[in-house]
Amino acid sequence: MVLKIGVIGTGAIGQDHIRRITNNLSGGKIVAVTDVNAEQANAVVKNENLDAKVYENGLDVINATEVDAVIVTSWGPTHEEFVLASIAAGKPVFCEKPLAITAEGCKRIVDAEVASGKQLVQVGFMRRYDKGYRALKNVVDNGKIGEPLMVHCAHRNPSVPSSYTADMALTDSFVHEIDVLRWLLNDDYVSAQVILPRNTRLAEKGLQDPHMVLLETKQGIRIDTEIFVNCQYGYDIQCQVVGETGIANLPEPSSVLIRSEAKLLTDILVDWKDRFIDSYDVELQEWINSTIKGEMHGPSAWDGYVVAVTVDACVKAKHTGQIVPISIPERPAFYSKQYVLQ
Ligand code: NAI
Ligand code: ISE
Repeated sequence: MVLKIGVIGTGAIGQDHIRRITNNLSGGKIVAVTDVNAEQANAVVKNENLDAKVYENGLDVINATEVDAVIVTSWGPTHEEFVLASIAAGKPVFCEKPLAITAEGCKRIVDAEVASGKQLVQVGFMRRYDKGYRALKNVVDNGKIGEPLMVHCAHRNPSVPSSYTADMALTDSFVHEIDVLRWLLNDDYVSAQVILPRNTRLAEKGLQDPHMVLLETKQGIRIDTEIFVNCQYGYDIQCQVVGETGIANLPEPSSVLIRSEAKLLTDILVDWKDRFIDSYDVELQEWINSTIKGEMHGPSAWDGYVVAVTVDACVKAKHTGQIVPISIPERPAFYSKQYVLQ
C-alpha cells in the first residue's frame, strides 16, 4: 500500500519533507498540497514534479478523499486547527513542532484524540530518531554510567532571522531539548529557572541571547542548557550526561579530521537541516510505515502537551526571575502504550 499524503505549508521544512518522501523514502506519495502562498505551493508541485493537486486551504487538504494522512508544516499558530480537523476527519496527522502554541491548545488536541478513541497524532520531535541520541539513550538505559545525575547541554545556531522574537529561544529552539531529554532520561520535569547572561552584541536589537535554562526532573536530575542562537560559528548541539560512574557525550556528527599547518581542523555544520538530516528521514519513514499498519508510535500529542507545559514554565521563569514549579497531570491511560525507540 502507498500512503497518500496531503501537506499543509510548503515553506522550508514542508519542502524538505516533500522532497524526502518523494525522493528518498518509500511507501508515501504526496497527492495534495496547500500554502497561503499559493504561488509557492504551485511552484513546489512543478519543481518537484509532483503528481499532486494544489488545494485552496488546509481544511480542503484534510478532507480531500484521496488524502489518507496529513503533514502539517505551516506556521505554529495554525497547527492546532489543522490537527483538530485531522482528528475530526479520522486521519493520521504528523505535525511539526509545536503541536500548538499554548498548553491549553495542546490539551484540546489531547482531549479530542482521546475522545476519538484512536491515536492519530505524531509531533515532529526528530531528535528521538537521531543515531547519536539513540546511542546515548542506550548507554543511559543500560546503566553503563550508573544513574544519571546531571546533564549539560548546548543548543547553538549561527544566527536567526529577524522574525525570531524574544521568547523563541525557549518556544522554538529549546523545545527540542525539552522533548528529547525527558525521553532520554525517562523522566519529567518539576521546575524551571532561566538565567540571562551578558547579551551578545551580535543579536538583533531587543533580542536576549544567550539564555541559560536550569531544569530539575522528578528524580532530582539537574539539567543546564545554554541556548545561544547567534553564536556565529555553526549549528552546534551538545549533550553530556553525568552519571554515578561515568560520563556519556552525544556523538559529534562525523567529519574528517585534518592535520595541516600545525593545526587540527574539522568542519562544524552550519544548517540545522544538515545536522539532523538522517533523523528527519528515519522519523518520516517510521511514521509512514506505522501509519500504513494503522499504528502510531512516535512522539505523541501527550508529549507535545508536556513540552508546552514545560515551555510555559520556562517563559514564566524568564520573565519573573523565579524558579517556577512544573506540574504535569497524570498521563491518560490512552497514551500508556509508550513505544520505546531502540
Ligand atoms: P516557513 O515559514 O519556511 O514555512 C511555513 C509555510 O507555511 C509558509 O510557506 C507559509 O506561507 C505557510 N503557511 C502559514 N500559514 C498557513 C496556513 N494557514 N495554511 C497553509 N499554509 C500556511 O517555516 P518553516 O521553517 O518551514 O517552519 C514550519 C514549522 O515547522 C514551524 O512550526 C517550525 O517550528 C517547524 N520546524 C521544525 C523543525 C524541526 O527541526 N523539527 C525545523 C524547522 C521548522
Ligand atoms: C528551528 O525552528 C528548529 O526547529 C531547529 O531544529 C532548531 O535547532 C532551531 O533552533 C529552531 O529555530
